[in-house]
Amino acid sequence: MSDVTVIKPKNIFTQNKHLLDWVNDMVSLCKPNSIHWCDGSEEENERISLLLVSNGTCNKLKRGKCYYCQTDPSDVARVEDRTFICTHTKEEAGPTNNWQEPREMKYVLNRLFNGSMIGRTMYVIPYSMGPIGSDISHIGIELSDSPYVVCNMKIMTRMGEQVMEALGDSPKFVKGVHSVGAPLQPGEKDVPWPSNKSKYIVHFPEERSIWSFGSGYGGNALLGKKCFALRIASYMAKNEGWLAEHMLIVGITNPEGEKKYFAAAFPSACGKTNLAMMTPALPGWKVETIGDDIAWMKFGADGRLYAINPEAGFFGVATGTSEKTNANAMKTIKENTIYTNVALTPDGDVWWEGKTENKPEKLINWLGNSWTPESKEAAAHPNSRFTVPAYQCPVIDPAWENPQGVPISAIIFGGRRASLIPLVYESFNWEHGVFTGAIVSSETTAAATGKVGEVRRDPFAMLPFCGYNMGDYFAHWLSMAQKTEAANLPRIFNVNWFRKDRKGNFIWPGFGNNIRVMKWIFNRLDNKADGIESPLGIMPAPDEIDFDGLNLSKEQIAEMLTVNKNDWLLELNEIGEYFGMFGNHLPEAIKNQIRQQANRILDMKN
Ligand code: SAT
Ligand code: MN
Repeated sequence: MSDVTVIKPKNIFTQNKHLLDWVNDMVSLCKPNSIHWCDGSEEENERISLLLVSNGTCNKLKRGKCYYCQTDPSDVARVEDRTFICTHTKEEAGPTNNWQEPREMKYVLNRLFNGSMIGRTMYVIPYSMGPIGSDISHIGIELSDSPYVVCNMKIMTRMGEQVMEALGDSPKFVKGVHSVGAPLQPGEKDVPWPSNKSKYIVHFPEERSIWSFGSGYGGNALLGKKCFALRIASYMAKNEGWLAEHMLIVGITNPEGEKKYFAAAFPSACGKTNLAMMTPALPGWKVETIGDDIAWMKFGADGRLYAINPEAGFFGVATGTSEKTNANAMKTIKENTIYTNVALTPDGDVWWEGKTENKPEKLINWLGNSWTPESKEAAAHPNSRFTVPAYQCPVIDPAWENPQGVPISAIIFGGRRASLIPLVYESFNWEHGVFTGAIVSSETTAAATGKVGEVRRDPFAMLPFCGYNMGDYFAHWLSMAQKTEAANLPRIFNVNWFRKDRKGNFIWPGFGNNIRVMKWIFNRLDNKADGIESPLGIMPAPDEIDFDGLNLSKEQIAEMLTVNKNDWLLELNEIGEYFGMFGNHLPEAIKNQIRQQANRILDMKN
């Protein structure tokens, strides 16, 4: 290591042997030119941002410390087919994960990372998922050769000096090493977005480590997010009796001033950020945000389930975000924001499809080409993103950094389905609720590479994020019922904002009007709505949802609340086949639930 330049601010001081030994090993393997220990200071952030500008990776916008960044066109989303869970046996990873034997995978990774940081700086990024010091929080260290990653991690996590201090000499940290896989030979000119055609996002849950190669994009490269806070954490949570979930957390206050917290799981790019920051369409209701993507939940001393948001920022989909769809997000991203793969306006600002009703006359699109409204190419990539600190959200919940978390009254599942799934229903009990989560399905979006618009089964919206056998994950959820009294368990609901009529138009206006559905859920919890028993669960009686002023016909309302017998028989058939892949890992309780659901559907009249 003698010829490596080390940048180590005075305030970053560690004698943590586990950390130092690992960093040394990784330096010998990756062979960076220099090592930069991040202290997380504003100064450091500014310096690295300027570096991104001089490298050509980012443009500085005129507006409040905002940056615009254009990725390589081939590096725009998570790569699920290149994502691996390397437990000792394939069975532990289960049928929904890519698996390779850990030693074989290490062999491959050692070859890929050998010299992968030549000509680059290795940043040592200490970060905490969750408020520093909370006993629900955990520490990670990411080693990365991407300054873009450093600036994003600074926003998305609590990063720097205090984390190093909190870690002390403890070996308890998740090790993550990330390389864009583009070593620079002496004299070689760098490209604006270095990456590698070959990508590997690899998790070793048993040793709590992550190796990510070849991509600089969000979920592939910001290792605190999907890799740690979901894949590794779900594995930890299973062993330690808590939950690490792909859920937003939101606080809702009714006009009487009563507040409840909700956690909701929808697949990527299905409106979690919009629900978390909603501007309610009903007067007197208030919505406050704790998180928009990930919830870590543990039972408290009072027997209730408490949730924290392990992140400190939002990595939201820009495309479609507007004053109409999410005015609070628009206010949040006014300053200190990194925009990725949006379009640039001639006056040095950013635009994306849906941002304004009228399209600008001229833009530079996300591919760097000049664009006009007549262009065939998109202006922004459909998975264009903003990275922004959570505290900037005008409706951030006062308890968002409470180390104890907030008590969850109900859990809501949902997906994007044009038919079949009604607007809302409540499951009969915990076991049925776990089944409800297990049968979540959604039409695919641009958040992952692959075809858009196909229905895929996505249990608990965790399909790409569960760090172990999904059958065992269902069992883990079922086992939560033993941890507390039934009355303390959150109630479980399912929603679908995306049902379409025969002409293919959305029936439900969504966004701020979703408060109408939340109001029904609220009333259910307060015993103020009886609902009607349906084969799927308890559905609202038509007059229990406040549809006032929406201009929906009786037929449209009926359509959104219909359970179609034939469609459901087909669906249950598919679900049965899908669940077959879990073999003897599928809990008996889930098999019973599918049988009971099928019987209830068969008992329907038509
Ligand atoms: O790209 S991320 O994985 O960070 C976002 C998402 O898919 O939810
Ligand atoms: Mn997500």
